[in-house]
Amino acid sequence: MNGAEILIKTALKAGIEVCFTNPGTTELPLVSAFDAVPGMRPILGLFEGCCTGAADGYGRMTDQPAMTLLHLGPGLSNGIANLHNARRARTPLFNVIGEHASWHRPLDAPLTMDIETLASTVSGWQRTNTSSQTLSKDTVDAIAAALQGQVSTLIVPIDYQWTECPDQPIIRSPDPTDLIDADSIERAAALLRTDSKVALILGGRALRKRGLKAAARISAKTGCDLLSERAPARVERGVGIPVAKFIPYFPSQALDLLSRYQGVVLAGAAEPVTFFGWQGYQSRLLNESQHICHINADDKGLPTALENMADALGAPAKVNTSLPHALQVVRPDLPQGTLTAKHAGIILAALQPENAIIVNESITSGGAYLPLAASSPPHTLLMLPAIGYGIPCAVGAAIACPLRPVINFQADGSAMYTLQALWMQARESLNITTLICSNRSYDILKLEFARAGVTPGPSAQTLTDLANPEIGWVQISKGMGVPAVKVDTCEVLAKELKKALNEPGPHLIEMCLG
Ligand SMILES: Cc1ncc(C[n+]2csc(CCOP(=O)(O)OP(=O)(O)O)c2C)c(N)n1
Ligand SMILES: [Mg+2]
Repeated sequence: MNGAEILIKTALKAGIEVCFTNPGTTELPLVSAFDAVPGMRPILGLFEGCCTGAADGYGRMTDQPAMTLLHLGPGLSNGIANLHNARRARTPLFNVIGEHASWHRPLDAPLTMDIETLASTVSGWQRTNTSSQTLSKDTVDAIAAALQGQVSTLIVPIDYQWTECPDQPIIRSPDPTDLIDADSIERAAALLRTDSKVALILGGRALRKRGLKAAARISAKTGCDLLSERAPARVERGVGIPVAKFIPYFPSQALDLLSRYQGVVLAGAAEPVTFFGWQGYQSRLLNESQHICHINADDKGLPTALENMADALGAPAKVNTSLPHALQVVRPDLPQGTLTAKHAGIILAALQPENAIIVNESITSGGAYLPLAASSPPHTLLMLPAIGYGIPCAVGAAIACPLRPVINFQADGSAMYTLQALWMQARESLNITTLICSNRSYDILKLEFARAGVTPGPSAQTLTDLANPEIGWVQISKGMGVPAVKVDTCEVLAKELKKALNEPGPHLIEMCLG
């Protein structure tokens, strides 16, 4: 058995089932090992950002790491933006990077890069393997670290991949245990017992069903409001699931909301700050006079931590959710006529099936959708900060949950970063419907100009306008093997969306927004 086979065998034993990869010469022993040690599903991505985005989507839906296998520093560089998203999402992800042979590394051959420095920007754990003898242990350590909710990067020189070595015991990564600091729960409970107006801000796995239900119990007992970090990695939504209000993007609205509270309890969320440092605004959204308590628990332990706090407060065991309409499904009426962004959101909320996974990278087009979907049937919403994650994230979610329909509500400019992932959808026959919000523009940048009172000149306009030439989404999609149509009325969108959701395999609908 060689080092590469030991790595794959160890990963399999740890329960890793999928590897998203774009390999090269320095990974070929690992590529061969997928055949020599069967059991893992290797999935080719044609750009590394698609592999890392897919691994992120997979990890968010399963709480288990997918493996990525990337080629040297350039391959890792191409994948870093979506590894950044995975880091922000606290996604477990086992990131394997092939490296030059150990004796070749110092010679600065053309593809040599400082992989360790690159990896350090996104990895919670990283190691460069120094012998095939330690590959099993390195793999176990990497996967155990990933299971803590982070990207763990193992850099493996090719000579250690191909070296034959005597049988090694293949060990299994230990299961992570919940880390919950009971004192922090008591401090937060003490704040919640006072008469102060308090917001409980939820993030990470506090936004799963169990976490939200415990938070609703706390709210019922103490009167606190439930808020959510601005762009949560994964939140369970829909009828019967308590709603946590998203902290708004724009600073005036965020400050307006947060300044109402005398106290804030943070459960899985960092202290809120503005998305950018905007002129005329401070970056911190909370102020010195507000009492801030952190629940100290790891991501996995958050739902239990909230349940413990609800019990400590003597909260009722079961509560109705706070929204008046949240106990029954309310579907909005289907609009008619020319299609706008608002209409697109209404139609999606009206038609999304129960148990759907919605990957939301709609940027400026999604405003109408989010509040309406709170009373759609139960579903999962995935979001994140750095753009270019939507199409690949949908791939990973669909691989993770093959029986659930995946809908990617996708802005056009952001879609262009990782559109090769459409080819993965066709190749793997994934049940994904991509709704392209075709406004032929970087609208958010125009909005930011308007907010700053700047009139974009002709050069600035060329940098925010995508209309010349128009992006041919139907041709692009069909060229990648995904059937596609273009729609510009509400009626046709509703018809095509129903059809796409009823047919197996991927579909793309270009929504020309007026
Ligand atoms: C990696 C990266 N590059 C550039 C940007 C800057 N940026 C933010 S949103 C955006 C595009 C927005 O356009 P689109 O996806 O079409 O959404 P719209 O604003 O039209 O709703 C860009 C280029 C970014 N956030 N991340
Ligand atoms: Mg756009």
